[in-house]
Amino acid sequence: MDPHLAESPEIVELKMKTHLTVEAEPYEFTLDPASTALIVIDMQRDFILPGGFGDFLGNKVELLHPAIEPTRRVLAACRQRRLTVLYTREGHRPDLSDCPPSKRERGRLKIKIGDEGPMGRVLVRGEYGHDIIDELSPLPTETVIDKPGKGAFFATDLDLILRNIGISSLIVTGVTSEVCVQTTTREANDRGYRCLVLEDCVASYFPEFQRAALDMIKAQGGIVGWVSTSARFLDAFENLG
Ligand code: TIU
Repeated sequence: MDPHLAESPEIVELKMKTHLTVEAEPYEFTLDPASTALIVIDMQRDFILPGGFGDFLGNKVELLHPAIEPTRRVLAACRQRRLTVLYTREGHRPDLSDCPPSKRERGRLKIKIGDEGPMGRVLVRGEYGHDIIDELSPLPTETVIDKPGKGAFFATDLDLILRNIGISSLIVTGVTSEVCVQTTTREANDRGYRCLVLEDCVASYFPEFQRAALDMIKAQGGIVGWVSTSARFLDAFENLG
């Protein structure tokens, strides 16, 4: 685009009509809905319900539940406004060929990744526990990225897909804040994506890690990204009319 044209009053006015400004920390986050995707990270039964991987690790899974309803509202608003919506799921092939032995051994668990549990084989693709919770089910048209690691860019085609559809900003939701959410946000930031994490749409098994993970993202002028809330994000949509 002609750089002079980019600064013309017509373009400025058009941007004001099409861009959203979300109150955030360390400062406001401006986004163009056409180049922004909502990413819902690992809202899987295996992390959120009793009898799954999160439970077997010794966690209180109910600590993740407050993120469900705000995420449902954000998802509905993004779908209504036709934003791209993507999901991720952490898990492995049934033969576990993509699960590092070091990951499987970690924690000395009684029921390990790949073992049979109450919701099927733990963190294995195609099993009931591996799938997204009912409240946040993806639509058939929405992309679901299956990832073997904590970060959604590691050993997946997420970056290729985002670039092919012209996405440069991500609205980040999901679990857990200091593990898959933080790893993915850092990976995205290093690849040049602008990330807005909605603090009530992410959750941790550890309240102190929830706070610290969010603080680390927005500190130092937003060294990893921006942090806001679902209410402030939804307000920005309302103001667009
Ligand atoms: N254990 C924990 O906090 N998280 C994970 O193992 N995976 C994700 O965060 N998805």
